[in-house]
Amino acid sequence: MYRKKICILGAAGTGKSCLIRRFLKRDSAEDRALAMGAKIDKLDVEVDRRKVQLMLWDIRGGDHVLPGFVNYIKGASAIIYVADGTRLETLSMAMEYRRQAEAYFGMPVPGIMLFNKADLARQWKITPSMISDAETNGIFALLTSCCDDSGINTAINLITRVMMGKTTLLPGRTMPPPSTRNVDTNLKPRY
Ligand SMILES: Nc1nc2c(ncn2[C@@H]2O[C@H](COP(=O)(O)OP(=O)(O)OP(=O)(O)O)[C@@H](O)[C@H]2O)c(=O)[nH]1
Ligand SMILES: [Mg+2]
Repeated sequence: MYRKKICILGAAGTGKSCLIRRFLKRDSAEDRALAMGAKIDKLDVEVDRRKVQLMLWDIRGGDHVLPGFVNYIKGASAIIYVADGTRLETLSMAMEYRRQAEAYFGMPVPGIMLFNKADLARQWKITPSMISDAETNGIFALLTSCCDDSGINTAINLITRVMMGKTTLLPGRTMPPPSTRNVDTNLKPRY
């Protein structure tokens, strides 16, 4: 069985720990470990009938990107960046995490960007065109919610497929605003 490390990066309060609980469909490891800056959970998934064990590294966020975060991403096969749709500054932080992660690895790292809290669509400050811009910059974007579970299964399937090189980005896709779309259905034709 393959074992792969995936890191979850994003500003404080974007929902990284909640997303991991939704991916696992159970409670995650004790938050005690987070005092040290990172917490690891294991999740078994299957891609094209091949079993893969994902080691999900929940890395504590802050109000700015701390240089020390690169110590946690060493050996990662993929990265999930998380922004909170209701807070604009979390998108620039997610972008900055991506820039610094790629600088550290010296190459593009397989990754997806989750725009979380889709259930709070009315309070969103991040616009569809900002999401399209992120995609134009070469990353898969997905809307998720830990409250109604939208995008959760798609996100874990997508990151696994991107990591295994089984999915390539289709350029030029514009996403409709969060209030008018069903995340899972909307994204299905892409891979
Ligand atoms: N409405 C809504 N609230 C959410 C969602 N995801 C997380 N939250 C809430 O956002 C807050 C922060 O979630 P966490 O999962 O602790 O955020 P985090 O990214 O792990 O934060 P740090 O560990 O501080 O870096 C909590 O109060 C969650 O209940 C979501 O999809 N929708
Ligand atoms: Mg957390």
